[in-house]
Amino acid sequence: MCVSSSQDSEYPTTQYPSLNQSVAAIVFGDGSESRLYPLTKRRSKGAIPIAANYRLIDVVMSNCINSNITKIYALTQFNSTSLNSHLSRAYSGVGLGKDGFVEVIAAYQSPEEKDWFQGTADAVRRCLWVLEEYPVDEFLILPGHHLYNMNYQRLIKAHRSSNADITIAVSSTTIGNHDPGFGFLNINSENQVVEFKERPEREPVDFMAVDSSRKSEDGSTCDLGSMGIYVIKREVMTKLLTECFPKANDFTTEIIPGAISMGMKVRSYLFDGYWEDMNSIKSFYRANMECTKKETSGFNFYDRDSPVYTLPRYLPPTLVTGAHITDSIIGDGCILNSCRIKGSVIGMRTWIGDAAVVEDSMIMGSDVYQGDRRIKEINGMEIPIGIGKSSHIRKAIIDKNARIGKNVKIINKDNVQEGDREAFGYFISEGIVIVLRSAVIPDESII
Ligand code: ADQ
Repeated sequence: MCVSSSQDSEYPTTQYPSLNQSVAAIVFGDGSESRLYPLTKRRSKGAIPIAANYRLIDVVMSNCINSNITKIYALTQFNSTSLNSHLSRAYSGVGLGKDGFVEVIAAYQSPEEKDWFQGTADAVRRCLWVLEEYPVDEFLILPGHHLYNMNYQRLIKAHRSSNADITIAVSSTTIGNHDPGFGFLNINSENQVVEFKERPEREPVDFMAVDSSRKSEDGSTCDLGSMGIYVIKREVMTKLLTECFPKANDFTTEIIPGAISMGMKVRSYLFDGYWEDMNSIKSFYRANMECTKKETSGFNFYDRDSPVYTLPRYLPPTLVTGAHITDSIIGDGCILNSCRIKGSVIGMRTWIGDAAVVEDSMIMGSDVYQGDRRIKEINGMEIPIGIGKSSHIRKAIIDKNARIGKNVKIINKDNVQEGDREAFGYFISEGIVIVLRSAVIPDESII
């Protein structure tokens, strides 16, 4: 089998032009409502907090910067206010060099185009006039909600050395993915992609993204799981979007299959590192829990060669007074009293009261310190932001600025798998309780 491997030697800069001049990344922030609801109720996917100090989009942005790709266009549409604000504040001066930039292009309407962007291809087509500003050789298309560490230099090198029109990154992770909407492809013995389609809605298959045993009789390999990451030659992209398929809305279902049917050179590139497509509550929760493990096969936030960038907040260190903490990560600026924390992610500025227990949970933290107001609230009427005394939280996601009262139990006591209790401040998805942003859960509640 002839899938290019991510283990290839480093990018030979003598042979090819430097990536900061010759490649532009197009990062997708979010297009529509997603299965990450209610985390996406007021924000887009890319802006969801992850791993205590970061937002989802930081991972892909950092991969670009660490790969010396410094011309970055971020296309945003759905609930994009917080994402646009994060991107412009975090990446305005981060080591992008003199020609580097992060340009946020929020969906817009114009006299000719009165609708929102209809999909990934439509979004790129309508932004071509901006994207074509620099004479790059390739565009690198990247979904902004994946957790992985990829050196894109190797992907670009594989693309260039095979002289492909399009290269699709595929993951070697065994995904067991039952997701409709997940793309898969077949290749022939020359690594030419001969088929590319979305997983059909009604025929879920337990699939191994790359499994050399799953070869069909003609020698092609089945069910390579697409990561939704494409390298496309600049002139090929313009031609596909404007001449060949001017009405196509989507890369996965229309542009890429169209390019294959036209006989274009579409190749695959095997990525064999950790990759989590955080497109559901369950996968988002799993990725966060993976971050709390010492021996992790998950994402490595501690790799000195691949730092993860984010917005500097200049917060004070976390204050721990009597807390017992195991297997957890704690963000900046928290105040943790005599509580017990196990296997959890504790986000920035979290306040946890005495005798509270937090297990196998993700607490996103708070946007503000309450200061004097917290004291007033503790003494009186309102429930302050944070987790009140003697409360117990297990297998839950607590969104930002939530106010959990005293003696509350969030333990999914009835083992509900799916439940919409938005009016009461929470949801249950795949057995995981999600407390909504800014929700108030009164003292003594049991969920
Ligand atoms: P999806 O992520 O389901 O699958 P796709 O429609 O290609 O779907 O969107 C890619 C990303 O772009 C998503 O994050 C989406 O929210 C965002 N997006 C869509 N329209 C946008 C717009 N107008 N503006 C900004 N962002 C927009 C893709 C591939 C599959 C592959 C999976 C792997 O389609 O083939 O298997 O990724 O995760």
